[in-house]
Amino acid sequence: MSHPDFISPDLIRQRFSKAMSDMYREEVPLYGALMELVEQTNHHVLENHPQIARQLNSTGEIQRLDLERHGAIRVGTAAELATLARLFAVMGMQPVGYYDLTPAGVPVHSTAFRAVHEAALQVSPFRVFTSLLRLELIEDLELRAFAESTLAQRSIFTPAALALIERAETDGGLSEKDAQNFVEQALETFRWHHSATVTAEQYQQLSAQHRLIADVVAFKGPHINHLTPRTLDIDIVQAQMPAHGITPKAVIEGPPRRQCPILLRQTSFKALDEPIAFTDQTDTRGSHSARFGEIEQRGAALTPKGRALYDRLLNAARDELKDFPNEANAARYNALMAQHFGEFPDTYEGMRRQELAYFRYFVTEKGLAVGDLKTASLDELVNDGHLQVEPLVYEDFLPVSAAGIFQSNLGDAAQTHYGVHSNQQAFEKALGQSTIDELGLYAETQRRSIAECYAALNLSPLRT
Ligand code: OOG
Ligand code: NI
Repeated sequence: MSHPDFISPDLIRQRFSKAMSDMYREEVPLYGALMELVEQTNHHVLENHPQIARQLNSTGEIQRLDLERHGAIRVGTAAELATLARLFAVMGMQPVGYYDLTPAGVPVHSTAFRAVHEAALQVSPFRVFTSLLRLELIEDLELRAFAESTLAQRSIFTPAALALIERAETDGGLSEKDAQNFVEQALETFRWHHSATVTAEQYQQLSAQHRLIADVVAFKGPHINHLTPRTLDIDIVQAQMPAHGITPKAVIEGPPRRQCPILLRQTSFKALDEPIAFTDQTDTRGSHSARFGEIEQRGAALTPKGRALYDRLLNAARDELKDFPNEANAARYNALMAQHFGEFPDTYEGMRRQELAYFRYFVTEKGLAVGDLKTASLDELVNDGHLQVEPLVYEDFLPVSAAGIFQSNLGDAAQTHYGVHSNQQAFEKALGQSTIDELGLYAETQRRSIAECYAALNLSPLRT
């Protein structure tokens, strides 16, 4: 039973997200510079585009914009992933979506922990892209055994964090004092460590197999490797990054620039080399690069039909490019993307009519003023100005984009070809639960908003 003095999981998540951001800002000064640039850009966009300001005001997103960020971590074992799921559950975060990165040569599969209800997302949309290393992809059996035994020896959670997770599970929540403690203790799991758990030579062996394997196996815990703020105009930020001492990757991942943004556009800058002490060294003369910076712009969530169209157009542009997008072909890639995406309707009404995106409906003043509507279809209510429509923001990630982000951070030399297939079942077994289908969540939010409108208009939702 929920105790009246318990702190809501949404507030714990909001506090945790802030604590994580403060820690990262202190550890990675470039993150602070990026945050400032994003804040300035968002301010500029809101001032100059009243339409965008109006839209964010109607959905309430304006209030979460400054809080909004996602992080990413990588873990090494099923037990670590399963306990992380329990830790995130204390903060109201569920595993949403399954992403297989092996087709892009990255030996992981992933999910995103996030809040699932629109009201909870409004309090804090904090998400963590969480990857599990696929140790079975290490071909050298001796090295694989070494990686397994090294991971088996570490504990990535503090004893106090584990005790508080158990308390939250047993009692159904945490008191104010426990919640404060929980945030502090949970943060420890994501902290950077300047000392590795392996020798310099062992690090080299792991890294030679794949840099990502070294990043996961050679350290005490799954350090947060980036924290990404949400910008309202990613092209402005991308263009201004060099002037702020930040070099972005060659192309922006995701859909091209549009009047009506869809899904997710992302860009990142490369990880810095950071000093590391290996176990056979007394000083930090070694180095490792893992932590990088990223920004993103979020647009409308697409229906299965819209997503299929997105995937088809993206694949067509990439097939025609015949290579991974890079510095040399960036201009051609952008031109191909713009050309192929000409086929994707670029008005919200066009996307709504073709059922390409999900929307939220709101009763207008005019709608509230008319007392005696007997029946009306959704389209009639919209056409008559009784309802207003806003796109539902995409809360998730994109596998092709995520692969591009991983790659830009690992260096192009790290492209490996794995002959394996995605294995959602194995991932869910490790996680200890199923991942939630993100499309179902958007459909539910849309359905709830329509039901609320019909209730407010005293209409029975017979014809939608
Ligand atoms: C995660 C890369 C993917 C995104 O935003 O798509 C990602 C990682 O490098 O661990 O963060
Ligand atoms: Ni990211």
